[in-house]
Amino acid sequence: MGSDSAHPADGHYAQQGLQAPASLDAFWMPFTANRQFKARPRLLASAQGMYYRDVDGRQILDGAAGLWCCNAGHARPRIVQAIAEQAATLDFAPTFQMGSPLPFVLAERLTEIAPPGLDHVFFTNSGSEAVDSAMKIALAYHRARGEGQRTRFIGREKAYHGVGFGGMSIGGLPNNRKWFGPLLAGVDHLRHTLDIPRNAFSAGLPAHGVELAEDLERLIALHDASTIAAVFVEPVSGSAGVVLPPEGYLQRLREICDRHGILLVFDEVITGFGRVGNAFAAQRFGVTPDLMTTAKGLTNGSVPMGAVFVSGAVHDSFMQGPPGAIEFFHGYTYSGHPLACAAALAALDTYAEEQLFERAIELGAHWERAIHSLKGLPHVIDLRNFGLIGAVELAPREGAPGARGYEVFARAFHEGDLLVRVTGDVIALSPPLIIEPAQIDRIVQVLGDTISQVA
Ligand code: PXG
Ligand code: PLP
Repeated sequence: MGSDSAHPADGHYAQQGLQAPASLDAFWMPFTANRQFKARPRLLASAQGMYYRDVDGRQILDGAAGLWCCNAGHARPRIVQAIAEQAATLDFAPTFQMGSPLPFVLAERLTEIAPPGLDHVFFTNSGSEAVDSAMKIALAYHRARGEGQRTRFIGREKAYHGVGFGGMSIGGLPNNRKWFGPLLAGVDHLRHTLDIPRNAFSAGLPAHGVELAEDLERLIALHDASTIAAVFVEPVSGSAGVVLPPEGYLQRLREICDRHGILLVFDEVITGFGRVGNAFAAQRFGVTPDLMTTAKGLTNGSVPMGAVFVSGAVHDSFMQGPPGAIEFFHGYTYSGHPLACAAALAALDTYAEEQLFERAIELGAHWERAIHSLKGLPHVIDLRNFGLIGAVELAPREGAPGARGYEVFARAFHEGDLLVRVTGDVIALSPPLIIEPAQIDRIVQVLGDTISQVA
């Protein structure tokens, strides 16, 4: 028997992926209550456009773009075809002292849609790796300029910057930090900007809180600017339960960083690629950072990939030594992977053809009305929206934070055929940008019914 005949028939793996697996035991699931999940699983088997299907064939409306990833919806033909063709043409090529065409083509394409000045791209495989890479670029940049004492990072309370030791350290979610020891030394945190007493039920950006940017001056006074390498912020934070920047806040951070020679880094892992109505939140807010970390929507979630956008000034400071010297001792085996590059190029084409970066603004008024129609339902203490992001914050149950939010999420899935994301008692919404107004109404109707049923 030839070895080929032992291969499963075409479609075998895809077929297997449509059925509930025999055992759920071996897969240790990330950021999941494993025992609770395995007792009542939620298993997605296929996806098209705005909908998933689960292993029972039930159709589920995607109110989360997977996990803030699939901005053009699922199984987009251009992307599917690009991945398949690329896999058959060049499955892998090293990018350490070697190259292949697509990472170069993709980087050029990305700089065309980036805020002006961010004209170089370093590829990673995830948002977490993009954040760690940006931290290393910041440190090495200052060192190359003779300011190697600038080693401190400023993050923010409630921030999520992924799960590497760097991202955890600048992040500000207690559960993501407390298990893991002292983390990186020399990190401090700005106060977060969630102020429900003053800003509850704001339509769009909250009016109050620009003064929170002055917290950076406090940390600069404490540590001295000469020790600070970079400030990392999410323009809009997602994982913490959707925290919006007060009007003028990001502009103020930019001014303070400029005054003190501190790099400003926007973590655009969820805000990039159209989520807030431009290619990047930097453009929507009119504030250009020195570095920008991205992932998720870069390939429409189809193949893992992240990217750090780097300003000319930062990049050029690395390019001063002898031409034969490696300028940056950093990289991942899969930086610029051909399948990811093909997927990203096809995603960019799809976004452009369907003008999806504009769609969050076109749909914005309808989205805002829909989200805020949930006001007055039991336990709803805040509603937030910006771009095609929405959040419903529920009052926590006495002594059981997160229980009410989880129940709404689980019921919406099992009984309402709707996928949303829950963090604590916040229901976060981030549908694919291809969503139709009637589907927005459906999300809000299911969510409203579910919230009314959950005590
Ligand atoms: N930075 C930001 C701002 C993110 O939102 C990451 C970094 C890390 O990316 P990777 O690809 O390493 O996961 C993220 C990821 C949620 C949720 O519930 C959000 C993320 C991941 C998982 C859940 O909102 N964002
Ligand atoms: N661990 C070992 C033993 C390796 O050889 C490598 C890469 O060659 C890595 C970790 C890093 O893997 P990656 O480049 O995929 O991040």
